[in-house]
Amino acid sequence: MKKRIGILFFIAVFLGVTFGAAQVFAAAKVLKLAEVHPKGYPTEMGDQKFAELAEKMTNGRVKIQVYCCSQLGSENDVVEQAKLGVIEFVRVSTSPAISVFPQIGVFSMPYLFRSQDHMWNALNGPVGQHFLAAMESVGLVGLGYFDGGSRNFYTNKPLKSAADLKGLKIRVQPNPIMVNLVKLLGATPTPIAYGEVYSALQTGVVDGAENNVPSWVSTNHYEVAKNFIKDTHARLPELLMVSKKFWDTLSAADKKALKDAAKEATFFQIKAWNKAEDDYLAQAKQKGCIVSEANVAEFQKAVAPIYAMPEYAGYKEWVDKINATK
Ligand code: GTR
Repeated sequence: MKKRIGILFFIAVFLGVTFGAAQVFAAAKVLKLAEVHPKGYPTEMGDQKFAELAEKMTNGRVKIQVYCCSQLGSENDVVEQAKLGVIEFVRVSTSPAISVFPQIGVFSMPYLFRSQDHMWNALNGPVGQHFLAAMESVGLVGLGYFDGGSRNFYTNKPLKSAADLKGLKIRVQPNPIMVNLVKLLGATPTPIAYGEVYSALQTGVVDGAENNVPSWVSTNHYEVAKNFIKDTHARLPELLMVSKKFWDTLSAADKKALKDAAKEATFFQIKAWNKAEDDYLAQAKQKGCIVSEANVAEFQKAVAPIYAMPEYAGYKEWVDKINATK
């Protein structure tokens, strides 16, 4: 009898130690968050805030490390890896999400959002929430959005009007809507991953690109493409997503904690974004860049036919909902 109790005691201790060790191991696993921007860029600051809050709000059960500067691959690569569960979290532009979830392409349509406020009203309302949830069907869960400002053209040639873009080679994100937009302006679109744009500009593979002010400056593109026109052709929300494979392993309480952490990180990121836009623009002007105001109506008219393209007919429902948002 004594012997049997002894064996049972031994088994219990053994299981306890093993289980405890497994828990410690599980808790210690550091999860990855992929980011293409460098440290201190407003989306990277939003990621760091999210990581900090996620750890706090889950009592240390979710520990995230941010990998900046495309260390884990291009945006298209990391979206694929998140789908497979190789990377747990990604912060990417809406563009790469289109390759796995075409419906979200509606956010790339030109002049869709009338202003920063209009965009946030749509993202915080039923439209934005629909897209975060609908991504589950492709193996990703949307946690929230960050601000990515408005996108504009910049070139190494004088750039004062839409006509100046004619015949130029312009880098775009691997995004069919951006390809069509650039074609409608009479330029040649060249899809290239973000991390490779600087050398493409420097070596003359392209004459210009399009992006928001913080990206133009933080990448040093502004050194080789000094002419910037504020045509504000698109406002692409930034996305914070998590792999559904990983998401499904979490408790309901931790899922809620991560959603709350993302919400708080968004408020923080918008503030950082607004400041960065001003600071980077001042830096570019100080370095002698030429920043022109566009005749926005002229750009808008040139790219409007995109809305009638048959491949985007499915967006109409969402375009109408966004237009109707205050
Ligand atoms: C930036 C965006 C990045 C990346 C980049 C690009 O505005 O924050 O995530 O998509 O544009 O043009 O590739």
